[in-house]
Amino acid sequence: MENAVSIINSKEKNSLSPQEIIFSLNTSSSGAYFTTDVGQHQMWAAQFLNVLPRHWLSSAGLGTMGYGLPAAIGAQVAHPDSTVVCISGDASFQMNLQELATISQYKLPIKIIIINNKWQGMVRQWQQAFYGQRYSHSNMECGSPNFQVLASAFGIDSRMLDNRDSIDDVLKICFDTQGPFLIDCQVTEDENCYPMVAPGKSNSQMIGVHKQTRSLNMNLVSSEDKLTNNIG
Ligand SMILES: Cc1ncc(C[n+]2csc(CCOP(=O)(O)OP(=O)(O)O)c2C)c(N)n1
Ligand SMILES: [Mg+2]
Repeated sequence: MENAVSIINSKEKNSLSPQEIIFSLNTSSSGAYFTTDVGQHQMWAAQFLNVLPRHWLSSAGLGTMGYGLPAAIGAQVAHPDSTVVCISGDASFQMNLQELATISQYKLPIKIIIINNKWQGMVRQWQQAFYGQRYSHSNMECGSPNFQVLASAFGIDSRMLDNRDSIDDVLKICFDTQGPFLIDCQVTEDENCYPMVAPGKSNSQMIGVHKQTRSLNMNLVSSEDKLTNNIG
């Protein structure tokens, strides 16, 4: 499994892996400006997207959830003829969702991809790995809005993506649509992001570093094996 990346969760056949959706954006929106929020989706976007120079807008280290949508608005206003894609998380998106009104008002054709794992995934991963699976305030299932209904309330078209077979079709509809578009991607809830540095450890002790490369091989790797066996 050397030089392999964890793209597909092998446990459930037609389940949707967040990495695979993000990887698919390379084909459907090649050359776009990409913005992200903060969390696992941000890391996977950094790992799996082929981004042109000066086309990457992400708040990076000490980053701020809620950055993605207003950053996409700025990019779209600056580059009205370019494709702008906001990759967000189900929690991050709720920090600045009122900006859907701005998008609607100015008819900005921004494409919003919500990687909806029903968790503050990055927080969940840390609680799983370093806090004895004591999950505290990281589950988003109860109380999260229906993102399609939300988009519709602002007059924005949307689709739900909940299986692998539909990825290409839903992305095509999204990028063929003239105006703004939101996709609620119902991905597997328990996918983890590597490499990662444990608290108190140095970068030379990253977990999962040898397994995670920018190779595009679509191999089946269980990330739970990596976590429980602490494979580095
Ligand atoms: C304003 C703000 N509050 C808290 C954090 C700490 N934080 C980093 S990632 C994260 C959870 C993000 O969840 P989600 O947007 O669903 O992304 P996922 O990790 O699930 O992809 C939190 C709370 C932050 N970066 N910014
Ligand atoms: Mg999430």
